Amino acid sequence: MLSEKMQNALNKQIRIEAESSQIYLAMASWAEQKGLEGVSQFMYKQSDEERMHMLKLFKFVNERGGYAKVTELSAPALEFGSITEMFNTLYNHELFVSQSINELVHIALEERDYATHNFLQWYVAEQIEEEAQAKTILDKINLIGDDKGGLYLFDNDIKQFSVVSSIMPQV
Ligand code: OFO
Repeated sequence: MLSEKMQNALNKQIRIEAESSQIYLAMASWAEQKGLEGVSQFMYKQSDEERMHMLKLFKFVNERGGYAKVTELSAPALEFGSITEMFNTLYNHELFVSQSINELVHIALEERDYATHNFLQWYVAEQIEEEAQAKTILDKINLIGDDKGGLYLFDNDIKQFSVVSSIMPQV
């Protein structure tokens, strides 16, 4: 059974994951209308993954006797000054999500809710991968700078892009 505090914190995370999905969906659309096919494919995939992160939490809350809530979401940014700006936003957003997961783990320990603590380890591992992936992409983008040819190749490369973290096993 979830404590009220734990349940509220998990519902807050459900909202964050749903917002993440919208943020990346908006990025997919921005990239698509700019003709960046690879980047938009990558963002559509990210958006789907965030929905999966949201649903996993959602089911957990209801399974543990709580009530998973569907709420309104903040509107995502629709315009980006450049592709660098967009990937910077993505990276910073993932750092924010990691902090939020850490806070949840902290609450689970405070509440002595070891089932939730155990469940959250999947998210801890996932965030290590998401941060590593975002950082690797951002480093590549920064290397390319304003070079159009580089951007063209990057857009092609990112179609197969996925960094497998060497720290944690795949879940
Ligand atoms: Fe759900 O991991 Fe990204 O935000």
